[in-house]
Amino acid sequence: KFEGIETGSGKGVFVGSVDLTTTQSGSQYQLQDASRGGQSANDMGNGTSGNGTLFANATDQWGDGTAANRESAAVDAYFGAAKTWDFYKNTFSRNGIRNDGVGALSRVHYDTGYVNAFWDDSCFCMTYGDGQNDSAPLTEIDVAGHEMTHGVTSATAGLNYSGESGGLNEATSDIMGTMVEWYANLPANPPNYWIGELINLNGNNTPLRYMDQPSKDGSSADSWYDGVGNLDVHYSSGVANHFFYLLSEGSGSKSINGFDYNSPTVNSTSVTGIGRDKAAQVWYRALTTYFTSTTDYAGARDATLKAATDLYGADSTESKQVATAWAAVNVGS
Ligand code: ASN
Ligand code: ZN
Repeated sequence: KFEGIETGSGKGVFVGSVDLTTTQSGSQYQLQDASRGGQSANDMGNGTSGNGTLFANATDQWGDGTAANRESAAVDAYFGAAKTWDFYKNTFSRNGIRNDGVGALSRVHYDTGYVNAFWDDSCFCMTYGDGQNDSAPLTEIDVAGHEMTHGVTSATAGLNYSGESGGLNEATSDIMGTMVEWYANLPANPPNYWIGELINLNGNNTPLRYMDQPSKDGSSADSWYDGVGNLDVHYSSGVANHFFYLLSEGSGSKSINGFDYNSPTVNSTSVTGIGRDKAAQVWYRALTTYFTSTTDYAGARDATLKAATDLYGADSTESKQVATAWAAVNVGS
């Protein structure tokens, strides 16, 4: 019996045609990745208990791009987990979610008509519903990166999931989920600063969230105000999402990959972008070095300024723009 690491091919609902690192076990191939901490993908069979069944077949070709084929959503989720692993490794030298080399499980086809996805520390897994009528899985790559990043936040800052720290927790997932989408740079999913723009959660093909102008979703905050922490964490996140967009790309209007952004600022503050790669380094260092479970927006400003000082120096352009970008979302000194 031969066991080994293989390269299979998949067609996801959202990722398009991609290579997958799989495992050969006898005459079967499995969605298990020994090169990335044993990450795997399981079929929940539309149930909600247990961890489901490992995807296996005899061809090492997975999915056909349609949601009707049970393997297609698995291709998205498994590929998304692989790109998230690679992103953290290559960008921050982080070896898996807990930095211990252990890969996470992705569970697809959870429940029926389930319109959500979530991370759970206790199973060290992320889980995806099949969406409306079980025909719209929530397996876009920025969602995969978002959910896995909840595991990273839990293993590092441990930001409490309520109040302003909850907004920072959610924003950390949106920021790194977006970074994973840019890292993957898929022709089938041109990277952008919007969240869930392919999964049609609103039924009218609009994204779930907009980092350039969070209020475009009708609920999120563009900037800080006293009481912003009373919003749902998926809306108070807007302040930090907007900060990250501004720090990356700067204020004003911009078009990238065919996506049109217009990022207004408080008091017409002018921000000059330092690029998303540097902005992500600042955020990751703040998250893993300075954030605690109770960090609020004022604390996040201090933490990112310290991180930028560590990385680029106190008098650097990068540090100055961190301060300017926070001012632009009404988080002051
Ligand atoms: N998809 C949601 C999220 O990851 C689930 C939740 O509300 N925690 O934020
Ligand atoms: Zn989340």
